[in-house]
Amino acid sequence: MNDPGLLLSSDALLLVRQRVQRVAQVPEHSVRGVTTMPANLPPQYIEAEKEFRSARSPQQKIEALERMLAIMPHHKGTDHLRAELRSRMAKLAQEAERQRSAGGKTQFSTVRKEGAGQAMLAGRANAGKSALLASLTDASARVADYPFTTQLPQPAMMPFEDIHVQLVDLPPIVPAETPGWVRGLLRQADLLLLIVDLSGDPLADLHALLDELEGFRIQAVPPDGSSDDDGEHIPKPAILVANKVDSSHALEIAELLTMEVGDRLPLLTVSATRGDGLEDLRRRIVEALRVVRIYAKPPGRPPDLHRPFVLPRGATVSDLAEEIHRGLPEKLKYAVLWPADRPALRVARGYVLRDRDVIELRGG
Ligand SMILES: Nc1nc2c(ncn2[C@@H]2O[C@H](COP(=O)(O)OP(=O)(O)OP(=O)(O)O)[C@@H](O)[C@H]2O)c(=O)[nH]1
Ligand SMILES: [Mg+2]
Repeated sequence: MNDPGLLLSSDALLLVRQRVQRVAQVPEHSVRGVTTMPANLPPQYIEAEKEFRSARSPQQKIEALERMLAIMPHHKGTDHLRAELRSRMAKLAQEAERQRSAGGKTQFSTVRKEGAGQAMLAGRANAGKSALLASLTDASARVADYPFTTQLPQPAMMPFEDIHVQLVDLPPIVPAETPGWVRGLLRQADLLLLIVDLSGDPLADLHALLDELEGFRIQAVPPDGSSDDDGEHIPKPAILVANKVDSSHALEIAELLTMEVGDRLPLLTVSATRGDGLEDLRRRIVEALRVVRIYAKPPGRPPDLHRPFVLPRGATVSDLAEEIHRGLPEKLKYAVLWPADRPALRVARGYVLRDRDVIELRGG
């Protein structure tokens, strides 16, 4: 007689193999940006600008602005325009919020960002999104073994060392059933956690998720990859989180999943309920946000080592000054870097900050 365990194992593997073919057919561009960005403002930008002009609702306008920002090349010459578009987006978000409260409708299209970055938990029903939120933060999300338990976005803060990252639990992403506002939230997030279920068919989960993202014009890209834009999709850093590694045969299935998609997206296996892999996941989430923590030292006083300023990787001393106080960069002459166990070092405004630098700003 067949060993029931072995039978189940080979069945599970067969299931996964059947999906291999389908995932192999997922076009490369739906996971990774492919085209390079032209040096000048490309025609897609003009298109997005037209969309912005003809948009009626604040939400549509915000989406058009997002596209313009994503398409715009990054250099000094575009800094001003970039800042202007961001401030318009903030005003439109407020307007959308006002319209929603005035209408009294239960519609959610924004979750105010807090902390070092915002990561959305996206996945099919019962994948364990709420269980993960509950394990990674101190929020008590509703966890249940029936689908569509989560109906509204639920933000909660995940502590990591001396910073916090905002995680947002979402309703399941299911074709034709995903609430419309989820699209806007995913497009505005800093990071996506694509949650799949190792006790089921994770390749099918992933395939369905990528299809839905494609419909939202979102491309899941590795967090350390380039963020080139193909003109149609918003490239969004993503981590694939294979949950329920505690379930039977999960390790074999995880291995196949790694073989299939491990070179396209970073993959972590975890168990929200047993705790496996959660420390690693926390660290990877923070790394994926590509931020640096900077400790400010007031002149003549010790640095505040408990509350770092969090800035995007690549930020300079001038950016830090702007973050501390608007208009401060104009008054800034130079800065002093206080490396541990070494003499202080004078650095210019353009000095690119490194994680955990201690910086003292000096005015004229
Ligand atoms: N064995 C095991 N079960 C888990 C794990 N994580 C979640 N579950 C179970 O899976 C079921 C669904 O969990 P939820 O967290 O509610 O799933 P969800 O993705 O939020 O579901 P929706 O809100 O319906 O989209 C519950 O019965 C959980 O206890 C895990 O790591 N291992
Ligand atoms: Mg849920």
